[in-house]
Amino acid sequence: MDNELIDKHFGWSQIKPEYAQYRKSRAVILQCPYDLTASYQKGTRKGPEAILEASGHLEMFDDEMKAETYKIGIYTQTPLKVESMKPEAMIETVKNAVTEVYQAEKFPVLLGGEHSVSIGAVRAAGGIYKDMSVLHCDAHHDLRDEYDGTKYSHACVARRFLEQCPVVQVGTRSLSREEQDFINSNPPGLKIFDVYDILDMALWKENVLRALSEDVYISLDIDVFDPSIMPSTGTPEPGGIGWYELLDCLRMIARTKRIVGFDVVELMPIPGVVSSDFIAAKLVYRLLSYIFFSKDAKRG
Ligand SMILES: [Mn+2]
Repeated sequence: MDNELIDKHFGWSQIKPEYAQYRKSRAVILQCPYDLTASYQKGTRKGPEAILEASGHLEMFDDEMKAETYKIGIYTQTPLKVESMKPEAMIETVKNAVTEVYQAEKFPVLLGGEHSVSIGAVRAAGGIYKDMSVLHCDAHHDLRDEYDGTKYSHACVARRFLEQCPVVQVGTRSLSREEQDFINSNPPGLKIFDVYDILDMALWKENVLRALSEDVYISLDIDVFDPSIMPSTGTPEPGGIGWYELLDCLRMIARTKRIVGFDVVELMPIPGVVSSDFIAAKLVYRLLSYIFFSKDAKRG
């Protein structure tokens, strides 16, 4: 692995190089600029770059956790060279890259790219954490067995996750007849908290916790948010969840489970709409704060 310090590393204008160098960093940001199977709009390949650009404008003191989270050390790898690969090869590349992060005993954060990139990360995490489950936050169920002639499309990711470990879906609100039939067959390991459950169920977050195993990998499709705050995504769906609602859920998970890695995918930057890029960057940073500081952090 090439461990050089890149110019636009996470928090580039704010974090001193000593906190962005590989050796001392506990977290590693991987970039997977890939959007070959995107079906509606392409452009998520520009997601990682936009998140890193926005990260340089974040306040590095976490206002909620009252923590200088960057002091854990956040190293940013150069982008994986996957642009023209077939999905299978891209997924293998991601799997190997994430496995290397685990072998170095560091914490992986993967930035997409379209959602299929997460399959590689989940395979890497599942190879190490045998009792893992995936928290899958998304507007879409992504439960097709095959789409556009491939089993590795962005539309099939949760189906591939399920072949590996239990999956808990949160915030979903869009699916096909085939996916509904699959859900109706009660596939083992699948639990769903769609937007209607969230609206109806006062204790939905507690139920999410109950559905997850001790080790949790989090796959965050940015389109889980309502498009009013997150228009910059390939396939936006109305009626999504809000910033505090998602954060509440993630904070509760970080407090009670071991989060073993996460990804933020499907940001499709729109020139001039920097709020979406900034939200994605802050989400990455906040989730790191929860993971590294929530057990002993004092708020206020
Ligand atoms: Mn989605």
